[in-house]
Amino acid sequence: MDDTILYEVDRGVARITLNRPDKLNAMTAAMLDALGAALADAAADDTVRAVLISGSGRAFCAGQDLNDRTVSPGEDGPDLGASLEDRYNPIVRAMRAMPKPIVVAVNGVAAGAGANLALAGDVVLAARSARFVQSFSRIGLIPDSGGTYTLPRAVGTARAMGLALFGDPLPADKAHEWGLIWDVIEDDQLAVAAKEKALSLAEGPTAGFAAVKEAMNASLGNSLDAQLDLERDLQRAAGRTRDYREGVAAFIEKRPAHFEGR
Ligand code: LHQ
Repeated sequence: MDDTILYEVDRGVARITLNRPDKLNAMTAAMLDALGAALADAAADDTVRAVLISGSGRAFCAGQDLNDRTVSPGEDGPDLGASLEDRYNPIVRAMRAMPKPIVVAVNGVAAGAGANLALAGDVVLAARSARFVQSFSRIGLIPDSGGTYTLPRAVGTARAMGLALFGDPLPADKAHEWGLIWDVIEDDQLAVAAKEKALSLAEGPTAGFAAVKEAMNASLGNSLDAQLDLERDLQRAAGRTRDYREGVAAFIEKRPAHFEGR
């Protein structure tokens, strides 16, 4: 059995672990397929109300496994576009479309597609010693897995260009200072802090969170008018959830809310 992706559900949190520590969790085709399947399971399982992704060992993910035969630069050259179309792009789409919040705990280096898969999460926490490397240019490639979309929007074109062209490691502190990630946590506290964040999100108004994601995703390509219309529609639906009723009741009764996620 392939154990390069570990999956478990605990108290409403689907925990997905990239698990090839001796190769810094570099992604093989089989591993990408397993990651896609794990994300699909998390999306379909109503008991899952938040997702937590992290890596085993000292790294988060070193990106594509450059020894995998699907990307081997042979005589005619591989079709890397097919690798993106079949594997990486569906994963990025699944993460952005996941109707539940995704916490990513970047426990060590995140390089190439590994960096951009991490940045496709909703709440990215990084260990103090972690670093993000757009290493693509070192092997003649471009930032993929959404990198050319996410980076300029998150940090501006000047910084996105520098990261992509030089491929130098961006330390966690600087990634935080630049607004690329939510927070930096001391190395020995990251696992606990990330689990706490995921558990607290799993107790939240899940349907409302799905609407937050939908609105934020759409915002980057929308006009103000279109976004105001979308907010109207999503808020109309949110106002009809049981969790809205519970949230208001809890406020009025001065007690903590107990959200069901719908
Ligand atoms: C690896 C890898 C790796 C295999 C470390 N592959 N073994 C590409 C093509 C197709 C379509 C889709 O998109 C992509 C996107 C991409 O992701 S391209 C970018 C691929 N990734 C990289 O170029 C990063 C390569 N790795 C590195 O630069 C370094 O390993 C980093 C900076 C991540 C970490 O450096 P160190 O901490 O010094 O560790 P290390 O280099 O000693 O690596 C430890 C082991 O992991 C080592 O194996 P070994 O058997 O010698 O102990 C590495 O060969 C292996 N490894 N990354 N991507």
